[in-house]
Amino acid sequence: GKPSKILTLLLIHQNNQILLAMKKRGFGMGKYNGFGGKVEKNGESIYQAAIRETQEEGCITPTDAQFIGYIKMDYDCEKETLKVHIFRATHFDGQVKETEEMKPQWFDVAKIPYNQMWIDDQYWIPYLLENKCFSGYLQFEGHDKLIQADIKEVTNQ
Ligand code: 6U4
Ligand code: NA
Ligand code: NA
Repeated sequence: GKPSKILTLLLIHQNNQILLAMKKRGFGMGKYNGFGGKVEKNGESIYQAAIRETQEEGCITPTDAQFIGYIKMDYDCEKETLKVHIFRATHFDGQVKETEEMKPQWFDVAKIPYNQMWIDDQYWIPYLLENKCFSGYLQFEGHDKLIQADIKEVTNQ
């Protein structure tokens, strides 16, 4: 199979609002998403990468981030499979501000702009909003068409 790349994605969920950011460049440009990116190859942990990317992209430091979901994403047009590790936080230090990469905005959980987000987000954000763990697999044709989506709640026994 293809080589894979470990990525993080962190969403802040606080008081019936979720913090999303419009990505201004690179992969996912023009879409609202959480903060995240590649884990560095210097021994950084996935958790550390999730915090660092949120600092870099949103200028805030999450203080209670928890790993909540894992999704393997296969894009026909990308040479690597993405292994995306998703974190949820409810509190952070610092003040949200716009960066070169991201324009952040708070949304009511009842008004999440799914039509301006990755097409898969509507499948798993509901789990995140209920603080439920999830895991799954997505297969894309291009960046906007899903040909397989299998995301399920994971319960701890
Ligand atoms: P550089 O080049 O360092 O800016 P980096 O920011 O490290 O790159 P980037 O921006 O390529 O990595 O990371 C991609 C981000 O997009 C990760 O947070 C994962 C996220 N992502 C990719 N596919 C997604 C999808 N289908 N749905 C989703 N997030 C996705 O919600
Ligand atoms: Na990034
Ligand atoms: Na990065």
